[in-house]
Amino acid sequence: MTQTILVLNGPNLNMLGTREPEIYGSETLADIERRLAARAADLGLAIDFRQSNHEGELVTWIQEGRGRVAGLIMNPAAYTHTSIAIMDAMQACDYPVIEIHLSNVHRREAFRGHSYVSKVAVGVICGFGSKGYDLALDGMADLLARSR
Ligand code: CA2
Repeated sequence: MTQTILVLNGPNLNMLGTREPEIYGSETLADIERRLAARAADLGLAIDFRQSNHEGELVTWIQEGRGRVAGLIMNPAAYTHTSIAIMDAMQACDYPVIEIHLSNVHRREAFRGHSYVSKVAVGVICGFGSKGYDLALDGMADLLARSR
């Protein structure tokens, strides 16, 4: 059966492609989803791609992934730096998590250098723009192939 990778995007990422292209690029989230779905199909995987501005909704989606998805790729956006709730939900899930950021968070304001999510993620990708989603999907495919 085809394995599904949950791809979650946190607050304000629905605005991608409309503002701050110098930091976040000019692609929209829909562009990224389209590209990633094609890449997933090439890898024999499926993606379930979502965005929410609400912390609780993201927590619920992470919980509902138990027994349903093979892995999670998440750009938690600003919740990266604040959300113990998202970290706890990830800790309780039974699948691997890869954290991604479009920008290199370590070159920006000091508060962006701290991530609760990194404490529970298998790996972190940042600074490669939307290409980071593709890199994370490749990394997840390798991880799943090795655990088979
Ligand atoms: O670099 C990333 O991917 C971030 O997760 C993006 C978050 C930021 O809070 C993190 O520190 C790093 C912000 C997402 C906001 O996205 C926008 C995109 C276009 C216009 C406005 C906001």
